[in-house]
Amino acid sequence: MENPSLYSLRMRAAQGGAHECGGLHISGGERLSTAEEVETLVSQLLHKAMSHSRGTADFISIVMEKVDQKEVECLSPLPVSTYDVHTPEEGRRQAAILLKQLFVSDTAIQNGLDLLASSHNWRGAILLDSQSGERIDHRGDRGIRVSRMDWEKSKHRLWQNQHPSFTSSRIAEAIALATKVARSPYTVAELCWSDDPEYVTGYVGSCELGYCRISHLKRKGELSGGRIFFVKEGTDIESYIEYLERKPVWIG
Ligand code: WAQ
Ligand code: MG
Repeated sequence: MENPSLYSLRMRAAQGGAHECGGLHISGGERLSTAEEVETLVSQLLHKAMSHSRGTADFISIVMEKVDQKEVECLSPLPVSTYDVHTPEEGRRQAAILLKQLFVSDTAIQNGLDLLASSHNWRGAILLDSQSGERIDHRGDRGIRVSRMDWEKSKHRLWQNQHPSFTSSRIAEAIALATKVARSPYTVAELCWSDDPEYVTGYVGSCELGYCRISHLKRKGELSGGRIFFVKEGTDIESYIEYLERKPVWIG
């Protein structure tokens, strides 16, 4: 039997015009969808764009592209652990401890934390050399948007049963993204906290330590947030970005 068609769905929403015209980034989302699910998932993405704590979007783009089934890879989700901390300062110290364990240099850790703390309008991830700490992508505020990953439905149900306290789609989406990123041989670690003002939990992701949630990485009300991918020295940037943006991945 022929494989069913698969589609990549990508949404981005901004306020004050499109991102490329200087608009403020409100929300984004990426899904993988079978033909039957497309309408449901598109309306979920629209809902995400139109009911967001960063503000009301006046620009929304949804792009749908057919994906070659033969290219799809299946990855098992990173294991999850949680560090309960009481302040963002304590949380950032904990993030630094984990990144150091993963052999990210002190300079790169500091640059990553400073960049995230000062950001407030990033659409995608920033790539930093894990040793020199220098930025190695040339994407400006746009950054790199990881796309074409999603949970395999039945596996997500199973995972949800094993992790009953993680009910929000935010956590599932973050684990899917962190899993795809960590499984590239070029990735050393990822550091993330949300740019949504009410959400202060973030994580350090890596193959070695899994998905390490840290309960506080910023103060409530702040618009800072984003993602830093710390990469190996000598990474082939073009093929790394190609993997992040184009390689279809089922998490399950
Ligand atoms: N690719 C690259 N960067 C992205 C992507 C993507 N697909 N999606 C989001 N980002 C970047 C972008 O700069 C956003 O502004 C920033 O990350 C934050 O995105 O409790 O909710 O969707 O375990 O606001 C992590 C902790 C929550 C969840 C992360 O991020 C938990 C979150 P948000
Ligand atoms: Mg956000």
